[in-house]
This record gives sequence, C-alpha cells and structure tokens, in this order.
Amino acid sequence: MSNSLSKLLHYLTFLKKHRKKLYNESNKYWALRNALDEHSIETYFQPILCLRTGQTLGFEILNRPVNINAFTNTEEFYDFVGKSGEVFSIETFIRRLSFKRIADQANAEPFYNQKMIFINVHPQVLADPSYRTGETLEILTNYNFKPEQIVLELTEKEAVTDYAQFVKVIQHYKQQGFRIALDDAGTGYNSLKTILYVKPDFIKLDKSLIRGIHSQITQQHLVRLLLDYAHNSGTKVIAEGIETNDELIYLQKAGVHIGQGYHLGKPLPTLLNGSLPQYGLQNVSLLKTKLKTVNRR
Ligand SMILES: [Ca+2]
Ligand SMILES: [Ca+2]
Repeated sequence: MSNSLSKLLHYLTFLKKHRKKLYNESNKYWALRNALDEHSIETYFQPILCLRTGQTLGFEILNRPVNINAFTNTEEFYDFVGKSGEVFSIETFIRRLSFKRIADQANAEPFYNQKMIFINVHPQVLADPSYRTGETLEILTNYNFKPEQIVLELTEKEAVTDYAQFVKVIQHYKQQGFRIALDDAGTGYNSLKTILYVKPDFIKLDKSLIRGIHSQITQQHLVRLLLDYAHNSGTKVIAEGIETNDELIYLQKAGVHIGQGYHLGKPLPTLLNGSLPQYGLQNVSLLKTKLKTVNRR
C-alpha cells in the first residue's frame, strides 16, 4: 500500500472514531456564533439562600443559547466559551446582557433591587492585561446597581497562567467594592492556592462535593476543612447543587452558611425567591436545640 493511501486510511479511521465528537463540537460552535449574532441567549436566575433563615440573599445569573440541542446545560456552554478563543468578546457581550436582564426585573420590583447578583467570570478575562476594569462599573452605574451587590464568580476549570496579574486585577475589583467568589471549589486546578492568594468573600463548593454528602466521609472531611478555613478568615461558604433533603440537613448541621440547588429553588427566567423545604426548616430548629444540648456538655 502506498504511503499516501495508508495516511488516508488512517485519517478516515480517525474521522470515523471522532465523527460524533467533531459533529457535537461544530454544532456548539455554530450555536455560539448564532446566539451572539441574534442575541438569542436565554437568561435564568437561581436563588441563593441563607441555610439558617431561608432568606434569599441573591441570584446567580445563568446564560445559555436558545438552541438547547447543542448544550445540555449552562455549565457546558460556559466551558465551551472558555475554550472558544473568543472568551473576551463573548464574556463582555454576556455580561452586558445579564445586567440588562436582571435590571429590567429588579428595578421594577424594589424588593429584588437590593439582592446580591452572582455573575460568572472567566479568570482568563481578568488576567488579560488589556482588560478594562472600569467597564463593569460603567455598566452597573447605567443600571443602578452598586458594586457591593455584585459577586464575581471565578471558576478554575482553565488554569490561570499569569497568577500575579490575576491577583492584581482581583485586588482592583475588590477596591472598587465588588465581591469575589471562588466557584466550583474542590474541582479546579489550584483551589487552595487561589483561596490563599485571592482571599475570596465566598467559596462555592462544587456540586460533586455536595452530591450524597450525608453518607460520604471523604467529601465531609473536605467540606469541614474548607469551613474551618472560612470560619477563621471571614469567608462564607456556599454549597451548590443541593438536590435532596438529606444533603440539606447535613449541610445545615455542619454549619454551611449559604446554599443553592434545585431543592431550594430552580433557575427561572423570572426573579423568584427560593425557600427551604419545611422539613429542612423544622430540622434547623431541632438542630438548634440539639446543638445547645451538645454545647452545654
Ligand atoms: Ca457559577
Ligand atoms: Ca458552580
């Protein structure tokens, strides 16, 4: 067999093997391009609650293209944006859109106007030296939000390469009044390093740490470790992806401050407070009594 024929056969085998993957990737790419061209992004708001009182403290803004066939969820969309090579322009576009959409609702309803707004930010964007740090502030002023209401959620799925620049930009944001959350903690490249350098206001525990936590000792140890750190450094811990009552009750008992997940409130296109299911609330009062008994010993 000639060399070129053998190469062709190799290529065809490769194509066959990766056809589905390539098809999915190109589907995502066009969904992304299309979404930005037509401004056809859907925005959802998921409530974030105090696990002690049940009060809704704020909302995480979640975006994804209307073409849901290409992306199964917001996270997948967001990961794809990170790898697209166009993260900078897409992020700016989505950030403006997010603030506009939440402002449309929050400004009409003073009750929601004071809530915290959690937005997802790719660390690469902040680490880029050409990033204009004043831009977000300008957008906020246009929509009557204060920087203190805004929590920038930084995920670490893509490793940060220029750490010094990254930390410098974060300090700049903090000085402007913004708050910082480390997103998906427990899954990233350098979670502990980032926690130490960035000193976030919030640590968001990834859903993989929360799933079944009531019966998973290793997950419990890691969560307790982060809670200890948080307790000593004035950081608040947010448990993401709470889906069952068992998980909720465990987290309440462990002293996790804040929670988010389908069990407390689904992402919706309109702003709607979440709630602790009644059983969870009853357990908090039971728990308080139990804790008092334990403390007295
Ligand atoms: Ca997030
Ligand atoms: Ca997350």
